[in-house]
Amino acid sequence: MEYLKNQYSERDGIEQPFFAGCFGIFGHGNLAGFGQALQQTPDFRYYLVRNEQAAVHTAAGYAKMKNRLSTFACISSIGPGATNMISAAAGATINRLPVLLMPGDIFAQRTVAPVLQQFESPSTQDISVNDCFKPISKYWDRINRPDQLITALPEVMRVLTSPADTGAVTLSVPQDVQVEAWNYPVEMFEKRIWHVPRPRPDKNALHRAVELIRSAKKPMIIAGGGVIYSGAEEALKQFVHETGIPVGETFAGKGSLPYNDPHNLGATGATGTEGANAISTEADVIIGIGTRYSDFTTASKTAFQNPDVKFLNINITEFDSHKHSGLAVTGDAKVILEELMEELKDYKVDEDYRKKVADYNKSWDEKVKLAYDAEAKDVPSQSEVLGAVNEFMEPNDVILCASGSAPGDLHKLWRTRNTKGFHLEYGYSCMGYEISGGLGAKIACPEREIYVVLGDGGYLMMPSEIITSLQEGYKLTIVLIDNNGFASIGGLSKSIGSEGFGTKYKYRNTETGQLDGEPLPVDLAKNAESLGAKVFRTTNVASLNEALKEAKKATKTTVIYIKTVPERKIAGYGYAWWDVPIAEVSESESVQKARKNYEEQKKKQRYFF
Ligand SMILES: Cc1ncc(C[n+]2csc(CCOP(=O)(O)OP(=O)(O)O)c2C)c(N)n1
Ligand SMILES: [Mg+2]
Repeated sequence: MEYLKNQYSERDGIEQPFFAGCFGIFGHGNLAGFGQALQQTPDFRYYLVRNEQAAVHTAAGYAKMKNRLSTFACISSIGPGATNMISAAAGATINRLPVLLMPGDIFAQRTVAPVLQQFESPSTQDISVNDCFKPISKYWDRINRPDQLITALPEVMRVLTSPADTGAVTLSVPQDVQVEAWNYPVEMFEKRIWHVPRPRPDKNALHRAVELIRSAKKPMIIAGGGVIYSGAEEALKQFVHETGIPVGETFAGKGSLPYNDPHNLGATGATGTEGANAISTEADVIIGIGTRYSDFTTASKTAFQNPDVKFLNINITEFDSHKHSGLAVTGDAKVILEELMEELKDYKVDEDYRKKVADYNKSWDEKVKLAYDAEAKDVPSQSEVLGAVNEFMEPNDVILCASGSAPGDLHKLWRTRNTKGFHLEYGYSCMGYEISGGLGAKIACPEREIYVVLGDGGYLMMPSEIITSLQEGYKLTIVLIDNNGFASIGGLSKSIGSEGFGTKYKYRNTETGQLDGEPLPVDLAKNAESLGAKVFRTTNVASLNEALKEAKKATKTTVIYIKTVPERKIAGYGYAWWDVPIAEVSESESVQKARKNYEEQKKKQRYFF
């Protein structure tokens, strides 16, 4: 703990403690070791959470808001406490967010084995459930002797602070090793600053990139999360204002430009806007900046139909910069954009092209307005709820979401006015991230209002951290959208011909044997109230607006409960397709029909050589 407390990060001359403290839950596997250490180190604050998975989401949400320059450590007991962290650890690695996990582990000394919660293998004694963290950790180690920390900890820090390699780092510490003493060198506990670099690109690669852009008639930028983590928003703005190259935004990259910048086409891909999807279909050069090209971004590899399309990938990780056989310009987005700008002062897209993009930006906002404006005085659609929240929020406030049908609607419809104002965990889209990730965002930015949007399914997955937010005095405003089950997966199920099977929260019907009985008597508002939150039950946009006003005055976590009509939805545009395989053989006519359509869509899918 003493070591972690003294690690700092520095980028652009700004220094900060790399760890803001430690989240965890005690059990016999960490109580006497890490527990004792934390009790003895009160200036390295310990936060008791309700679920180890939540702890890691909270750390990731915090790290995301801090552009990965600071995070939390997370400790757990052995066994289930440790494995509870796995979902969120995978999420952190996928989203390229640093989190340090220190699960307790079974005894290094074997006399007492098998201990409570030990997983045994008949083929080796050198295994525990903590080995399950290996594939999802960017660095993994097990400390079997206390002196191993001397060489392990610098590796932990190297990986966590590396913009290219960061993700979940796991340090398994056996229960008995945790309590052993060692004469560590005193220098180990001195303040250490980890300088986070901005690697410059290879000169030749940059030169080739300049040539490729010069040759482009219809170039398009896809701005991913890397733009924001690099703090490249201003450089991007200058670059596109000078050159006129339009920008489509991924989930993690939304907010790279303000929504009303005439070069901003908004969301791109499966949940993309009309303009972004029309432009990407014909683009001759796609400039991916800080993007992983997930299937949502590429519309499952159908978004780029120009037969001669070429990719230029600016990315901090070599792995991502080579995707789609792209021209790889590996390095920091901000410095690369600045260097490209220098070389491309005389390059501009055609005025017609620039105008077409600006027109799309405008016409899309008219569609957003239509979706925001309430159609009826009673139960609203989800987009009307999101519209009310958007119009109420201050430019500096943050919207946060992860799973369900809200992410797609937010991607399309949210008017993002501030670069860190749109916080979507859509790499892992983990139900349960919302409230816990929201808590992390609030700890990172206590001066900003955090609005968490989640569905009834997401809420039921992990409402527990409402309690932690109250315990620690971090206020969240949670907009809880109840539609009796999974609107997202239910809609998807209908689209593949399966009629929403198994996606509604309903009683088992004794006549049909299916889950299509009466709605269940669950009162989620009461549930939130029972956890200690302030709760507003709203029924329409007018009462939602009133509740938003009251919630703003509240000093503690507030839940605004609202029911919506899931049927009124926003359409997809252009190649807005997502590859979800449909059964080749089925007895259902609707599935057979959906399969036919699927086979047609599949034909548009491309490899890029
Ligand atoms: C942990 C986890 N389990 C399952 C899924 C698959 N999944 C995605 S959205 C969804 C339903 C979410 O329901 P709700 O929060 O009510 O949102 P809605 O779809 O109604 O908008 C499910 C089950 C997931 N993303 N995460
Ligand atoms: Mg729902």
